[in-house]
Amino acid sequence: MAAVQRGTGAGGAASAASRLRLADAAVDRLLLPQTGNRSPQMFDHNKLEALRQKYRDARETEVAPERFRAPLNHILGAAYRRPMPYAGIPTLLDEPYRPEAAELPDFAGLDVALIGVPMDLGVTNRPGARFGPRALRTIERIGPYNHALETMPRARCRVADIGDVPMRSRYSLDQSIEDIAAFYQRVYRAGVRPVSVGGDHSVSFPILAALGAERPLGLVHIDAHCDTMGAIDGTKFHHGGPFRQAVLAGALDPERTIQIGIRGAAEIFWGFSYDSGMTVLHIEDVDRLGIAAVIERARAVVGDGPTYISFDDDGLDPAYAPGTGTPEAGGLTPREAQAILHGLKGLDIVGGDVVEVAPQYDPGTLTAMVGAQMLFEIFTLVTLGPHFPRRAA
Ligand SMILES: [Mn+2]
Repeated sequence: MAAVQRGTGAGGAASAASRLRLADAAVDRLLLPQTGNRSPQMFDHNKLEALRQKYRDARETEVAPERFRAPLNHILGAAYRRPMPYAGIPTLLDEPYRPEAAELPDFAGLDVALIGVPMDLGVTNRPGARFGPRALRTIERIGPYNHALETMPRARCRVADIGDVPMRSRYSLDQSIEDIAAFYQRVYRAGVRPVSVGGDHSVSFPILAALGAERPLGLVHIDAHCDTMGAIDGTKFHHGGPFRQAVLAGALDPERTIQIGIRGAAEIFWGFSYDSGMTVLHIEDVDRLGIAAVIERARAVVGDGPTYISFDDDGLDPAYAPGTGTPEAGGLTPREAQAILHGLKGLDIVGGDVVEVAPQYDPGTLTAMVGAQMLFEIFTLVTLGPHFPRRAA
């Protein structure tokens, strides 16, 4: 920085390029002593000059490796301007905000809809996941390029944040479940693939009921809890039981369901998972098998059929995701979770969700940050499916 300032001071009217050349000379004085005791292999001045020639006035879109050029052109555009990540109105994954799309029968021709489901009337303990969609919207700099999957999902489809599911009542869990189901029936009929943010985990039942109405779906479910509990306190729609309800509704195939990261004292409530034929991988199984074998199991369980991904942030260790309703010690790292998700590339992912982000228990916003990252991974996977996009282009 000092060198650049020196260059600027040497000529107020100098072009940016000449200022940079002055800076190069200053760097030479600092870093290339002429004492002669430098061994030749330490630093090749010709190679340095070649790099300087190539990069001095270059745009990344001209000099970057070929595989980066399309994404760079997409991001920088003709004006070669990069959006400021902290400016403007925040949206899910920084995609365009198009709430009007939800009013149209065809959802404005979108291939993927990012949808908030701000409802947490189903929690058993700590409320707050109703703030999940807003919390994820405030996270910036997730995507748009997915380096692990080497693609930019935004460029593969028409995608927007279409806002939040409208619900009639802030007090009624049963009415909210109905409203969510009705909304996702419209999403499904329009051929749009939904990638959603809860809300507590109760929102996954009405989503699955809509998406799986014509044929049961497979499921990759990352969570500390199997969420296959029965009715309690007079309701079966609480966040501890969406996958039991989805199976019983005929929308979820238990034998094409894998639950990963399971742990904690609620184990005794998961009898339905075992009885119905779900594959349950406890966190100890993940340790014993290793991530590669977990991926192999997941792919074998869900097969080629249509598959949904449900990601409960409490599947992660509370060290990484403390802002959640029912934290359980000893969970996945974000790196493990991402590796599992990356391993699902090429499956027929018809939608997914990230749920149980309750940001008020996490002043550091880690939970929302990792949640947004997982949302981006799921969005990417949706665009890499063999039947995507579902509608004719
Ligand atoms: Mn959970």
